[in-house]
Amino acid sequence: MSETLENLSSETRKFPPPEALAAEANVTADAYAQADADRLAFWAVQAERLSWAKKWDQVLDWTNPPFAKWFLGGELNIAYNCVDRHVEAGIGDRVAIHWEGEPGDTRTITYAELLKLVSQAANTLTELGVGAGDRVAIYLPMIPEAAVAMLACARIGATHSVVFGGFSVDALATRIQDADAKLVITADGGYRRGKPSALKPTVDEAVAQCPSIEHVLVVRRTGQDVVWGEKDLWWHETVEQASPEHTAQPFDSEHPLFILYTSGTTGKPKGILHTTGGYLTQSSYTHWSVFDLKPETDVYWCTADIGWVTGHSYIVYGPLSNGATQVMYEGTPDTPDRGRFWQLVDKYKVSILYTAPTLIRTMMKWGDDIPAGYDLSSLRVLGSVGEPINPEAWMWYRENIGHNRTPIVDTWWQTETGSMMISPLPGVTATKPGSAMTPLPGVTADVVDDQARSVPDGGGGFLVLREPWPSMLRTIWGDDKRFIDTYWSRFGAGAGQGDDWIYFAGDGAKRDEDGALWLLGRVDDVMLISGHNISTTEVESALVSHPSVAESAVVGATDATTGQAIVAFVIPRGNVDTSGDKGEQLNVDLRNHVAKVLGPIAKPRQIMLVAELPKTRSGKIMRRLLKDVAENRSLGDVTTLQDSAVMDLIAEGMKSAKSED
Ligand code: 6R9
Repeated sequence: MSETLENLSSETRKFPPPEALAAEANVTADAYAQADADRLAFWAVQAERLSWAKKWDQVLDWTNPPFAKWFLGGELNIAYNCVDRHVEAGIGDRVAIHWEGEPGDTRTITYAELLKLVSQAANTLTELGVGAGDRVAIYLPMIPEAAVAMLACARIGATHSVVFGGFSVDALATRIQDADAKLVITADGGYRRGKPSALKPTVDEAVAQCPSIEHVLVVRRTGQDVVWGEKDLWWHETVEQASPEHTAQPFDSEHPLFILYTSGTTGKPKGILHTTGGYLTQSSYTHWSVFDLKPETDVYWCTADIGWVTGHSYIVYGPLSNGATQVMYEGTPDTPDRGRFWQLVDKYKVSILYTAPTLIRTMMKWGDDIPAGYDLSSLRVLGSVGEPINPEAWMWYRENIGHNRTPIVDTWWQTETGSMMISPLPGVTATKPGSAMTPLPGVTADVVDDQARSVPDGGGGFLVLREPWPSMLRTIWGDDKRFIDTYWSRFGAGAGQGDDWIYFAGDGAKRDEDGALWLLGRVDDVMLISGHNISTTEVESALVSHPSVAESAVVGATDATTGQAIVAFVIPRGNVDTSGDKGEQLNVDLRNHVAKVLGPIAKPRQIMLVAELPKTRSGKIMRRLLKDVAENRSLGDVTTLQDSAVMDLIAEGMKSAKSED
C-alpha cells in the first residue's frame, strides 16, 4: 500500500451549534485548552465526577507501554457509582430505565428499585460462589435484567463477558471457554419480530461443551418451554427472593471490569479487557459532555444492543453513572410497524437519541412519511455511531428527525477505546455532514502516512492515537502478545520507529483543510485501483448522495486490467421503480454519478441492485462476504452475520448479472 489514501470528496455544508444549546452547554471550548495545557490534570478533574472510596496517588503509569495503568492506588465500586450514590443523594425516585418490551409491555425502574435489584443479584451471585475476579457470561435479550446482571457483577468484582443474544452455540461456547467463565446468565427467550425467540437451547448446547460452568441462571421472559438441567436456576426463584441489602466493596482502579469479544478479520475472537477507574471516568465524562446531558430533564435513548460495546458504555455505565433517565427497548424497529422508533420517541419524549448509520439509512429507505407521522419535538441532540455516516444520511437525519434544530454528534470510537474518542461537542463544534470532526478534549488522534508522519491538512492516511487514554483496552484477555501485535506494532516504538508507542486503530481517515477528521472505513477494505488507494466509504457516500439510493456497500474485486475494480451493491430508496429497463438505466446513471462526484478513477465497474446487505448484529456491513461474492469465492466465516439468507440472494443475483464494462 502506498503512503496515503486518496481524498476524493469534498463537503462545504457547515452547521454551527444552536445558540440556546451553546449558552447552556455542559462543556465549552475551554475544555480543549485545559486538556491541551495538561492532559493528565484534565483527566484527573474528570475522574472527580466519580465517588472514590480511596483517591488515586498517580493519574497514569505509562512506564511499561503499551500496558497502561490509570488512577493508580485509587479504589472505587462501579455499581455504587452507577446506583447507590444517586439514591444517597436523594434522587432514588428518579426513573433510571423506562423499559419497553417488543409486544408493548413496559416496566419503569427508579434508581431506588435498581439498587434493590442489583443488590439482590449481587447476593445471589455470591451465594452461587462467584467472587471477585471470576468471570460471568451474560447471554440475554434487551431486558432490564441485562443491565442488572452487569452491575451485579461489577458490584462484587466479577468480570462480565456479554455475548450477543443472536450468536450461535459455537460463538457462545468459544467465548465461555476463552474466559473460563463459572456462570452463565440467560433467559428462556426474548421477543424479536413479533414472536418469542428462544435463547435457552443455545445455552444448553454451549454449556454441554463448557465444564467450567457451574450454574446457569435463567430469567423468565417469554414463558416458553425450556428443558431444565441440573445446573439451571430460575432468576425469580433466586435473585427475586434474595436479600435487598448489600454493601458494595471498593476495588482497585485497575480491577478487571469486563471482557468483550470482537471478531477480528482472521483467527479466534479477541477478548478486549477493560478495567475500572479509567473506563468509568471516560465513559461517564463523554456521555455527559458529548450529549450535553442534563440528568434532571433529559430522556436519553441509545438504540444499541447491550451485547455491543455501545450498550456497555452508553446504556449501562455512562448514563447510569450520570444519573440519567433512559429508554431501553427490547425489539426490532419494524415491529409492529416501521414507525416503532418514532412512536417511542414521541411516547417517552426522548430528548437525546443515539443510533447507528445503518438504522438511519434503513429509515431513509422506508421513507420520510413515517417519522413525519410522529411528534419528535422533544429531541434536542442526535448521535451516530458504528460506521461512517454518509453526508446524505447525516442530512436526512438532521432534516427528518432533528427538523433542522438539533445538532448531530457523529462519535468515532471502538470496543478497544472503551469510550468516544472523536466527536463534535454539541454546544461548541460547527459540524460538517459526515465528519466526526475533532478528537475530544484529552484525546490525541492523528492521521499519518506509513512512516507515522502526520499528513498535511487535505491528506488521507491511517488513524492513530498518540497518547494513552483512560478507557483504553488494557490487553487481549490471556494474550498480551496478540495485544501488542494487533494494535501497537504497525507504527511507533512497537514497529521500531522511535520511542513513542502509537496505537493503530485499523481505520483510514483524512483531515480536511479545517482540520476536521473524516473516517474512511477499515484500511483492510481500501481498494487499490490502478495504483490509487480509494476508500470504500467515499464511493459509498457518493452513491448515497444520489436521490434514488438508500444504502450501498462497495468492495474492490480482482481485475485483470486495473488490479482491483470497484463493485458496488446498492439498495434503492423505497419509492424507486427498478423494474426492467428502469433498473438498467439506474445502473448506468449511478456509475456516471460516481464518476461525476469523485472523478473517473472511482467509477464502479459493476453495480448490483439488492434488497438487503449482509450486516453484523451491530449493523456493520460485512464487506468481506461481498468481496467473496464479487470474486466468485465460497463464503468465509459467517458466524457474526445477522441474516444468512441475504447472502444467498446476493450471490444468486451476482451470478445472473452481466458485467458492465
Ligand atoms: C463503537 C463501535 C469499531 C469500528 C471502528 C470504525 C467503525 C465506529 C464510527 C466508525 C466511522 C464513526 N466506527 N464509529 N466509523 N465513524 N462514528 O462501533 O465499536 O463495534 O468495536 O467498531 O467501527 O471502523 O474502528 P466496534
